[in-house]
Amino acid sequence: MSHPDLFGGLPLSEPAKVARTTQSLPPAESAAQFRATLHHHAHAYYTLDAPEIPDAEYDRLFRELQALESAHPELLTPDSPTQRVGGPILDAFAQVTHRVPMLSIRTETDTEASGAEAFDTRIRKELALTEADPAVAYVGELKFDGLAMSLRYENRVLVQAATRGDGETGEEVTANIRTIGQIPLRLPIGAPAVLEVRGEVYMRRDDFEALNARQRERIAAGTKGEKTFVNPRNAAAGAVRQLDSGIAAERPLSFFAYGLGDITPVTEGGPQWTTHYDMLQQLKAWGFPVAEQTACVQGAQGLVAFHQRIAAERDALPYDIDGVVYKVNELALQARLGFVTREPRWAVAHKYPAQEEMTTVLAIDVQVGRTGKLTPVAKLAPVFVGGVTVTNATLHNELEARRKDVRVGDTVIVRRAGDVIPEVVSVVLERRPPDAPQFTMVSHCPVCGSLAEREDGEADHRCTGGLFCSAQRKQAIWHFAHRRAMDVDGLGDKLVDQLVDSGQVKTLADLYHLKLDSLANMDRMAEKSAVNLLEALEKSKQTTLGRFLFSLGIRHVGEATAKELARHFGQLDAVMAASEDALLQVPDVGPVVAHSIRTFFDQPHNREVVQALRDAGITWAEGDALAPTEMPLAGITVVLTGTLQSMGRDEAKEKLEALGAKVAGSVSKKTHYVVAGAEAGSKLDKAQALGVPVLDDVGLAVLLAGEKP
Ligand code: I6G
Repeated sequence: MSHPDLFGGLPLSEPAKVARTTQSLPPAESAAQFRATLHHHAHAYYTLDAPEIPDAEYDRLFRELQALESAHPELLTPDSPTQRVGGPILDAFAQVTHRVPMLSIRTETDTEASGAEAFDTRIRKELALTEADPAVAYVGELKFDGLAMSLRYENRVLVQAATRGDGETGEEVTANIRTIGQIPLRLPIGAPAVLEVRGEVYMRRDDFEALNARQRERIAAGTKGEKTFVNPRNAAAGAVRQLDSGIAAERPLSFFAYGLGDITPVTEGGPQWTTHYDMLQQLKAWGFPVAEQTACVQGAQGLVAFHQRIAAERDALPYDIDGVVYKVNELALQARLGFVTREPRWAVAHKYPAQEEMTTVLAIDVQVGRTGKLTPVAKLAPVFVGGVTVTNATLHNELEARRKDVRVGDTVIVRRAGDVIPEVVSVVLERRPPDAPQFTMVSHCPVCGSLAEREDGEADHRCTGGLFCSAQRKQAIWHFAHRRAMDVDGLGDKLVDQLVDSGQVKTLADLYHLKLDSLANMDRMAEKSAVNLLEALEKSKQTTLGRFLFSLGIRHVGEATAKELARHFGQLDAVMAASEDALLQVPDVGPVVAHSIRTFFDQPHNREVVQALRDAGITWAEGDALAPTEMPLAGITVVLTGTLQSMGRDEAKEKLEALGAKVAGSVSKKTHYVVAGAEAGSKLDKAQALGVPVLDDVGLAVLLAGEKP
């Protein structure tokens, strides 16, 4: 759309220039030019989403107009952009009688495609169309989850904004609505002398999140009377009904136009429209936001396709919608169809399944994730929300459960949008049973009884049971079998699930007692695969201490740390016996890692699992503790990048580390060498920029011979 460039007769093609020349003008003209310039930029920023000047420049112009208006109060007009920031505090809202009633819209509650088909069938019947007649043309629009609003413009200036109320009489909320940057305060020349625009005030989801974050800060700072909002719609409704428009101005609202109320006849030579769609285009040209998804469609098929398209886009929209609206496009046909009571026959809202519903909390269970994370989960009375029946909602962790203060017996609002896991949005406090107990986190793992711990600075509690805890066993087995751990080829995810679920593998050591006949009897397991797996298990028994330590899945102990531990202590018993202080002597082991290793080996079950694995025949060459400084590449940091010719990067890493080098993931001034293979990218560029020596395969071979190139 090209933006109209005539506001109040002032040319706006070069708005910034206009503003700069105002100093020499009389105050009234100067104020008019500032207003026109600011209107232009507010429209570009809020409605077109295409700002033309930096925010700071807008603010400067705004302040200049404010200064001018306070020096000359007689120049203040209701359409001045300075009036967006809020007016005097009211005692109550005035009542407004709508000159054209604000209708409601019939809702098609059948959320399937048949809902759209039923509307088309009704329309064709009302219009006495036969099968031989062509498809009816419709407009598909969005049904925002907001509040209906009527905006009245007289002589092109916004003079009144009113809520729907009972359709006949609403509340006058003009000062609050003026704070919405997307709503034009003045219309371009050519707009009717009286124009009522109907639409929906709503709050975007990102604005809602930011508002609630601010509210939480205020509550934490002890500000009285502050609360967080349940959802964007409630926040928008609260802002619209604020008696103090200064507060409304702090609550970021948005607007979409969808129709007309009172309007003086459009003069000859002025804009004309004969369809609903063209009317919406005219509103857009006058500066009102119209949803870009609005589309002309043909017949029932077109309606169904529109419903499906918007359903697919729904979760990606930056605001909530609860359905779509279909309207007969031809105004002449709308007139023939008329109204039933307070609803037009030519329009219908076709809903989507609600994304928020109310239900009750039956229990709060603690579930154990595969990494031992303990998650409080609200068990709910079954509720149909977001298109599925929901019986569980995550409370994430103890802090979050406490923040929401969800209790057994509470009535809660549950949200499920798209494929996102269901969430408890808020508690309906008025319905809380008097004796509902506050949630407290378990002190021990509900599955294996091990201690539940929350480390400083972390939100999550974890089960310390490690390999002993059956809930963590599958994850532990996958990790154990990993190529860089015990390297058991053929032990895929599905097989691990079957082995654990059938009870054949309770601890890691059970893997080494699997028998061919029971394996071959498993789902989708051919005898050949079973034989291969048993061979891979047998082969994995010959390993290194580093791989074995890594395979145990000790929290915070990655591959590099496991190798450092092996190198430092030389023997497993020494690692298992090491105090936190002794562990801190290992390169790269800090207090968190040291504590984690100590806690792991303090658990008797973990020691039993280690012993069972040794008893099953897992061995490695144990050595003496080796001081890292005695190794040929001790103290050298190498980065590997690109495709090497002589070996894979994993192999090069393993060999370099075995010689005491540290292999890092990124290049810094502390890197000693970058080994670059074919198609090396940004790491090579960075090495060259920092002057770090770059080696090829030959240079790598020199390093691996224990020499420094
Ligand atoms: O409540 C409404 C929401 C959206 C509407 C509406 C709409 O169009 C997109 N259109 C009409 C004509 C009415 N209510 C009465």
